[in-house]
Formats: sequence, C-alpha cells, structure tokens
Amino acid sequence: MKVYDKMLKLANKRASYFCLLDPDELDVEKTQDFARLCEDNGADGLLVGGSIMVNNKFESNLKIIKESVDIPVIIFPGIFDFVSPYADALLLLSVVTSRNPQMLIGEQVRAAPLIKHYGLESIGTAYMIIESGNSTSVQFMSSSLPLPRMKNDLAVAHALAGQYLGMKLIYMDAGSGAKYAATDEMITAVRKNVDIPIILGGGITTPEVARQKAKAGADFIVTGNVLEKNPDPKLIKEFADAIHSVNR
Ligand code: 1GP
Repeated sequence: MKVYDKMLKLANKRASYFCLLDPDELDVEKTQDFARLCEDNGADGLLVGGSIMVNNKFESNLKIIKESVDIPVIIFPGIFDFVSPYADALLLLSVVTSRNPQMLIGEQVRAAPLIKHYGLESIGTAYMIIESGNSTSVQFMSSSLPLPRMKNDLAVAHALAGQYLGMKLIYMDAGSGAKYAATDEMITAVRKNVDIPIILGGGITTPEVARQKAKAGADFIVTGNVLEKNPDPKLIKEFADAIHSVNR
C-alpha cells in the first residue's frame, strides 16, 4: 500500500504520531536504536530531514533507518538535495506561505527528475510556515515571512489554495524549536475548511499539548527537538498514547 493511502486510512480512524529525525544530528551508531525506539513505542511513521545539510550523513543514516523499521520512512526535505531512494515516500513541499518562487516551484523542479529516476512516492504537500514567537531555521532558509499566528482566515485561504491546487496534505509548521506551536483555533479553522489530512509540527513539547492539537483537528502530530534532547522510550510512548487517544 502506498504511504499516502496508509495516511488516509489512519486519518479516518484516529490521530497519528510522526517522529522527526534530523540526520545531521544523529550518530550513525545511534540511528538504528533511535528509529527502533520510535517504532517500538508507538510512532506511526518517521520523517527524516532538516532545514539544512551540515554534513554527509543524510543518505547513510536514511538507509539505516529504512532498514531498521517497518513503519513508513518519509523524507521531509528542507531543501531538495534530500532526494534519495532509501525511503518509502517524500513530502514534495511547496511553501505556500512564501512568495519566493524558488520555494514555491523552483526547488521542486530541481527535485522532480530524481524523484522520477528513483520511482519514489511523492506526496504533494502545502507547507505553511506559521509565526512561532522566535526566529526558526525554516523561516530564515526559505526567506519567507511566516503566517501571522492570529490570522486564522489567512491560514484557511492558504490551506484551501493548496487543496484546490491538488496537493494531498497540509503541513502547518511553526518551525523546529518554535516557542509557540500553531494555535488550536487556527488548526480548527483549517480543519473545518479542508478535506485533506493536516500535519502539525513545531514547538510540540508535551504529550498533553500534542493531544490538544490533535483534538483541535490535526491528523498527524510531529515532534523533533523534544526527542532529540531526551530520547526516552517512556516519553515517546506517552506522546503516542496521548495522540492515539483522539479518535475521528
Ligand atoms: C519542524 O515540525 C517539525 O519542522 C518539528 O518541530 O523540532 O519543534 O518538534 P520541533
């Protein structure tokens, strides 16, 4: 089954949990353990990527991750130098909140021939960068102004535009290490207006907040930083249980 079909199936049942692994931050020796820890404690999938590549560990780490787990391994590219065959799918992000053509279509054009070459499942994703209370790597690297955090109508308009353009997912991201995650009100407003699944990430630091965001309408909750700082199996399980408790 294609990763996207699995995601649709999950989204119809209950909220789901994705762990984000930044390949630059992982020692090759620890990568396998970390990926398995996430799977064994309830993660529904792994996102692999980051805003910038600071070393050459991406492909070797991705390969290890892919060989270590059965849950979907999905490339989450900050830049499209992250295309690789060692994954089940790739989120083909277009930064719909940006007005920088490189982020809207330029990077995707660069990536497309390689995606075709590898036969990689590509999931067109409307990527929305939301104001986070601090400056995040993704805002800086994409040279885009984030969407103001109280402007729910603007968020809805961007998400709808993504859906009408034929994108398959909405990713609402306050950016890694965000001070504030996207508000419940904004998530609910987007949820009420679009039919495609919503991924929510950036600044989720406790299982309780993760559950709250899932209740507000996010179908997939992503955590990155919090596990990088503390890769505790108990914490991963608490996140997974809190998110899975939200039924559709
Ligand atoms: C960022 O959604 C991810 O793109 C995860 O953010 O590292 O803040 O959990 P955190």
